[in-house]
Amino acid sequence: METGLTLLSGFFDPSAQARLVAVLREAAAAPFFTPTMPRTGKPFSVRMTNLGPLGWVSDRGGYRYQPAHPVTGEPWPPIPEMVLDVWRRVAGYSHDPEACLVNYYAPGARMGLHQDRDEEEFDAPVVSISLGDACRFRVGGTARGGPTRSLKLSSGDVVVLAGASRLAFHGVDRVYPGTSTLLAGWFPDGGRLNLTLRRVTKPI
Ligand code: MD3
Ligand code: FE
Repeated sequence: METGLTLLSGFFDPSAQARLVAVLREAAAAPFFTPTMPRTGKPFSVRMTNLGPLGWVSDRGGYRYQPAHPVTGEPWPPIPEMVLDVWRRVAGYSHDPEACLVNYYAPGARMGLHQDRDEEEFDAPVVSISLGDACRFRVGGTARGGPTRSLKLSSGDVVVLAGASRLAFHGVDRVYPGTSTLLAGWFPDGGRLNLTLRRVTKPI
């Protein structure tokens, strides 16, 4: 199952996590929006924003990448250098990411099992950074309905999804409330932030 998944536990120590949160709070001037499901328009429980030249959005029209915020129409802010640094150190891929999706999970939010396949470029890995409350994360193989396993992701952890795991089914079963105070100054209810770095287009 999920060959190519690397969990870098504690990649960021607590002081680096605090610096990263400060950088994001400044960068993520783009407000969080509530994505909705294609066709049904049912809202996600996760709120989202993006950094970088392309941002992932979902609405009644479908899933796609676009250069501007769906509510404000403003371009997404740039991906901070501290975040690009992580990609350059762990991705094993010679071009920078184009999208940094920022997911906010309030306590009670979850994300159902899905594959990330809205990109053109599957040779690049997906890199994920977890901040704030821990969560139970689920990952399976590349076929829907196959076996899955769960792992706990904690604040400061980085996950690299390369090779076969790039197209693995995955989701977030639940957030463990009150397991971190890292986000308290930004989100009074705590919760979890996840940054998902992706290359979208094939490099020329
Ligand atoms: C990609 N986010 O935004 S990221 C998403 O924790 C998403 O917010 C989750 O799934 C989150 O699309 C997980 C880390 C991740 C883990 C496993 C993967 C991304 C993956 C397996 C294959 C492809
Ligand atoms: Fe995903």
